[in-house]
Amino acid sequence: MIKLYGAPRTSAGRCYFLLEELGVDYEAAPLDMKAREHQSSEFLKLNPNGKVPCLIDDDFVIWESLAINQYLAEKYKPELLGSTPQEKGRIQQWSIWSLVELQTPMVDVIIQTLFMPEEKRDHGVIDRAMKRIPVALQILDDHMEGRTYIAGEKITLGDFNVASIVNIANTVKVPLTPFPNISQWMARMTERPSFKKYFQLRNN
Ligand SMILES: N[C@@H](CCC(=O)N[C@@H](CS)C(=O)NCC(=O)O)C(=O)O
Repeated sequence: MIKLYGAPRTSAGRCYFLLEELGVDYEAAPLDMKAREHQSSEFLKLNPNGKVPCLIDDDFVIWESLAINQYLAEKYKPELLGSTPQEKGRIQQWSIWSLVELQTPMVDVIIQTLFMPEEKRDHGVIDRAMKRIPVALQILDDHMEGRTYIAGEKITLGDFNVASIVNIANTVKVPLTPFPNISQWMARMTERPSFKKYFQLRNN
């Protein structure tokens, strides 16, 4: 039985999205982060980083959201991982890029605007991050020109990983309307039943 630690609104979100797509049975363990359950000695034995997500599949423990999704796809739907070295490389490229180049400034904005009290807010961090986000989105939009999915005509793991991050644009109030190729691709992604379930879980 699979157990996923972390709430759908955290970095665990992309693992919920993929689990829903795969139709695999799982148990959700959201953890109360305000109560610092992610720092409990019990949880630190599973993930010494004290971070979510972390997934247990029988006695196998794995952390880092992209690695978890790679493991799940490999085990339950390997065709999502592409078939040629080039396709596999593209999927990795965009998955890692979205985490490093797109999620990082988004998380900076979220930390500063949602979690930091006004008097401690660093507006320099917010301004720099808000400039980086559209630059990254433009790079993705240029890539999506003439493409149906991230790695070509077929949906792959890259689409689930990247869409889960592009979806955060809404939280940081960055509109996607200036990015027509991303908007069309996100419309395809968000109409999937797995996205609708993930969205519902996020907003519960
Ligand atoms: N690179 C990690 C990031 C994990 C991460 O930063 N998770 C946050 C929640 S979104 C967390 O657990 N933070 C707790 C903390 O830093 O104390 C992944 O993608 O799994």
